[in-house]
Amino acid sequence: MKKAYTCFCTDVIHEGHLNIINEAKKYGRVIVGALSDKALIRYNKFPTISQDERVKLYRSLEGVDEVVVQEDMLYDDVITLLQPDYVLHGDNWKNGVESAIRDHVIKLLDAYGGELVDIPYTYNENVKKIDLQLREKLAMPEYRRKRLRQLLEMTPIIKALEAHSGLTGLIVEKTVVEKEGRLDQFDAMWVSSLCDSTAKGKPDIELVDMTSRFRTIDDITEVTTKPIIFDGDTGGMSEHFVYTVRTLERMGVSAIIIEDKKGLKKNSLFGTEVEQTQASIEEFSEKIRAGKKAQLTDDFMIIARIESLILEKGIEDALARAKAFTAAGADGIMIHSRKKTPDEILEFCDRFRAFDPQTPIVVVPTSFNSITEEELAKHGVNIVIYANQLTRSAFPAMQKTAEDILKYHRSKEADERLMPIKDIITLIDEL
Ligand code: SPV
Ligand code: MG
Repeated sequence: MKKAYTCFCTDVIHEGHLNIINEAKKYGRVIVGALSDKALIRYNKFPTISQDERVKLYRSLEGVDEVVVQEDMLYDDVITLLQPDYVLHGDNWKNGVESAIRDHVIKLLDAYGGELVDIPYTYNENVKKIDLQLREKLAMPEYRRKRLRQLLEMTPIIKALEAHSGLTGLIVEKTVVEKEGRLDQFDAMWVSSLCDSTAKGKPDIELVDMTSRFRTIDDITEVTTKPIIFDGDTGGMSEHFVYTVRTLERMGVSAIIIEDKKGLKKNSLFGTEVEQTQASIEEFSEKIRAGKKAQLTDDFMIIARIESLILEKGIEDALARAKAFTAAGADGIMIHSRKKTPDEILEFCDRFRAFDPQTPIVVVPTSFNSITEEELAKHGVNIVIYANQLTRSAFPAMQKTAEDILKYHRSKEADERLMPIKDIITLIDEL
């Protein structure tokens, strides 16, 4: 009997999927692939049920003869294993970034005479509603909050990009690239104190108060689903920090990172050029303990940021702090540096991993920007934060446009660099 294969990447079965199964039945034995969690997260179909539950769900469908796990978004392994006579898929993947995967499937099938069958995509009010409901579920605080911890289990390295508004949140949420047939996208958002302050025209010195920072988070959570890592600066006084923790949990934020400084905090990238004071190990450990005690969910993470390298106190000091802060309950360690090369960061990571294989490590490679995510992962880094690149790219572009309009007394000269309004609108969801 001929084999008909189709791959599902959904937690909810709707009439579109049932239609594909019915079509597949006409071609032979129906084998359904359940796309693995690891691959799903690159598709922005973050799972709301486990991989095993998806397999069970697909298996329970009438007309399905077999279910296998498709580990990778590319079909190479599954096609080699099954040699299906037919692969069926909704024809919506003919356009956009997914078309590269479709092209690759055709090539794989051509090699032995297999055939791709494009099934007209079912898109009606009912299907649209199911899609929206799934998306909305992911946007709910209880789903969003735990997503960072889930990602730590699912992917070797989490990529977070800075967001400071609804629009930048949408860019982090929706930017997908295709490279060599694979799709990729960001996993999480970093609500940077630098960029949140800069967007408000204020210095990064904890001047923008928490109430205002929470409004920024609100703007982002309104229109996105990806997990949020909040830059909590020093966390303020412990007596205030405990309230911040509770508010962030309630809002569905996944993690706060607080840095071991006290007094007037300045941006770390100024290093020792400005006066900055590091909190003692005892003081900062106490703040972590207070936050952990206040926290009500198991999902939320309090990550301790160590400023020893920024303040040129050395690696020994950084390691001693890392040990103490994890003992105080920190759920992760962020180590920061403003050196051009990653050497001291990598040395820290290697030495930290020698006594702590588990606690997540976070880095912000703004200065040491030649190192790749893969290399960082090899040294035990779990989360990489691109902390300010969106703001730094938008700022000069806006400045140049303002200058050109002034110079030419019209906008024509600036216009060719501008995004058509229609494209901005496509980023924004309409109900
Ligand atoms: C931020 O983005 O606000 C940070 C990271 O704290 S850094 O600017 O590198 O200190
Ligand atoms: Mg900051």
